[in-house]
Amino acid sequence: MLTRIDHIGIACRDLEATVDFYSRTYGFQVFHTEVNQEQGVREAMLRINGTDDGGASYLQLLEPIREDSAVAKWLAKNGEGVHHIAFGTADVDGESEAIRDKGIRVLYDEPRRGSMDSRITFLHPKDCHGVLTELVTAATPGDEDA
Ligand code: CMX
Ligand code: CO
Repeated sequence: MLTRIDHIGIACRDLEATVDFYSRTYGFQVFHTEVNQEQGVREAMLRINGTDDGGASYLQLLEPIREDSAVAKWLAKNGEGVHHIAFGTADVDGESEAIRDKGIRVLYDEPRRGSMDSRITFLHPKDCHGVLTELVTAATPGDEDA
């Protein structure tokens, strides 16, 4: 089951300036920052709300650190904006398999490491009516406030 919006991924050129915008305009605070070398991004997670399944909803602000990264390629073509949406589930493996069986391209054979040690995979946007879609299982549901 997909139980919540885990995050909305937003591609930006300047992470600090974009964090500053979300903070000044809406009062959203940075919950977590990291560099994900494999994905080729620096990122900030802004927590919007918690949910009763142990997860939460975030904005994921993404700045590319490599020209050959997915986000750099997307920015060059589209400019800044919404890059993907991510649904939360307790079982990213099972959901990926079930969705793959429906004929939708799942980009990774096995889920990979995402923000805050979550496990993530992606569905091809061309099979999802133009929306790059991520599936996420949080690292330790319930521990996110720790
Ligand atoms: N949303 C919607 N459509 C997208 C898209 C996006 N984010 N990214 C690419 N596309 C579309 C392109 O517009 C293009 O369409 P057209 O052929 O009609 O022009 C098509 O998909 C192919 O795009 P491309 O620019 O040639 O890019 P690639 O095929 O090399 O890569 C994708 C596309 C989805 C396979 C790649 O972006 C990917 O692997 N994404 C998953 C990883 C990722 O996005 N990581 C960053 C976030 C990390 C995180 O969330 O933690
Ligand atoms: Co994401």
